[in-house]
Amino acid sequence: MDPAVTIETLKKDLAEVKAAVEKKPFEAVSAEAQQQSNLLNNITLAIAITGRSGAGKSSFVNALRGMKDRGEGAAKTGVTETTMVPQEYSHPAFPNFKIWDLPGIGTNNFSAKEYLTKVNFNDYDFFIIVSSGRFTEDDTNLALEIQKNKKKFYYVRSKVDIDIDNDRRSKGIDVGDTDEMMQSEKETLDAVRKDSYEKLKALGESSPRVFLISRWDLSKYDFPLLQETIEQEQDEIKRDVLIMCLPILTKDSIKKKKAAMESLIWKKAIASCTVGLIPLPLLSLGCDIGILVTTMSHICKVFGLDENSLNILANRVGKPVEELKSVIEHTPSTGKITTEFAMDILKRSAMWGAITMVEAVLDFIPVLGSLYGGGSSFATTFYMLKNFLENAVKDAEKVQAKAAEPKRQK
Ligand SMILES: Nc1nc2c(ncn2[C@@H]2O[C@H](COP(=O)(O)OP(=O)(O)O)[C@@H](O)[C@H]2O)c(=O)[nH]1
Ligand SMILES: [Mg+2]
Repeated sequence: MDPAVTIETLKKDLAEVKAAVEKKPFEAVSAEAQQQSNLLNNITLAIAITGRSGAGKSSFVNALRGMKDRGEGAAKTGVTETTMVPQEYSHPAFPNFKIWDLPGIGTNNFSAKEYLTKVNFNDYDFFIIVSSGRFTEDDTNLALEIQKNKKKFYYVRSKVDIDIDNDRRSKGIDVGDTDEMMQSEKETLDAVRKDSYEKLKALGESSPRVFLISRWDLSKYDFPLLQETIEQEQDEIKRDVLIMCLPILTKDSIKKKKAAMESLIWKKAIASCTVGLIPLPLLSLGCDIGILVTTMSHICKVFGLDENSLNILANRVGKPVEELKSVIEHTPSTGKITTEFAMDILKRSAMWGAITMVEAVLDFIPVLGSLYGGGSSFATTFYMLKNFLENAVKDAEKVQAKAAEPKRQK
């Protein structure tokens, strides 16, 4: 693993730590850091996808998990719902992140209240109400009931790709004519937006928000805005969980994931100051290897660089997984991130004097420097994770670029 962290970036990063550490007694900061960094591993987040039958709920569940509809473990699409049992789908890399495919609303005679009781509404953090055409009373009654129960919901208008395509055809625009296509697409989206808004208003919603999406490409239309909106409306910890777990759709997702991981890293580094330090032979420093190994694996998954995520991405874009892996330069697969691996890069980092450099910068945070052994553990953990993160970001960008390349001609 090459060093990716310079003294300038370190100083910038440590400014955040300094601000936090100086505000409160170190014990309080440390307890909080430990609690938050553990919470992030243990927290569960459950999203409920609801709407009428055929609206595109199951397809949306698959899209959120970065999966095709026919893949192993995918939610079945295009089937009529016959049960009242919510189906649970875990995120492929983070089992605590759950997406629930709820039974169709309006297919039986349940009231919104009865429906919510049947699907155990209390188990979910928030609801997404999907509709593929006009919103109806079924949708708004449900929304009202969700609101009464003090939970949040988001209206999603699915299948806009079909609307766009239909309009283009009826206007007689050629697929090759990019300018006209873009203009027509904008007109369609405006019309669908206006129509959904007005319909919901007529049904009694005072200022409805509707997000237009296509299951086939979540990087388009309003999905990025939906994601942003949901994130803003969660508490800090759930927001970080969402940012870490949602698929990488744009350069912006990588940036947000990076920021979330940076804030996790310094908490892990602070937490490592207080656990029993394990002196490492050959090294004049102590550090908690367990924290290093688990956090590195976590980073690997957050950026979709683990075996499972890579296979899913390869499947989705129709490329051999080896082609995607060929551009990964620094990050080992999760199975290879072991104590031995961490020890090995620790030794090399010590040889480069990299950790000495961080310790020097630590003078900047007197309270850490004064802890017996703690400063050294902080420096080691911080440096190692930060370096791993910078490299994972580079690899993730390359994998995304590779996935987006046009397929090779056979
Ligand atoms: N073109 C297009 N088709 C979609 C989209 N979402 C769902 N579908 C199709 O709509 C049909 C019903 O979707 P499904 O997810 O099974 O709906 P559910 O009954 O609400 O779970 C399936 O044939 C899907 O392939 C979308 O965004 N675009
Ligand atoms: Mg379904």
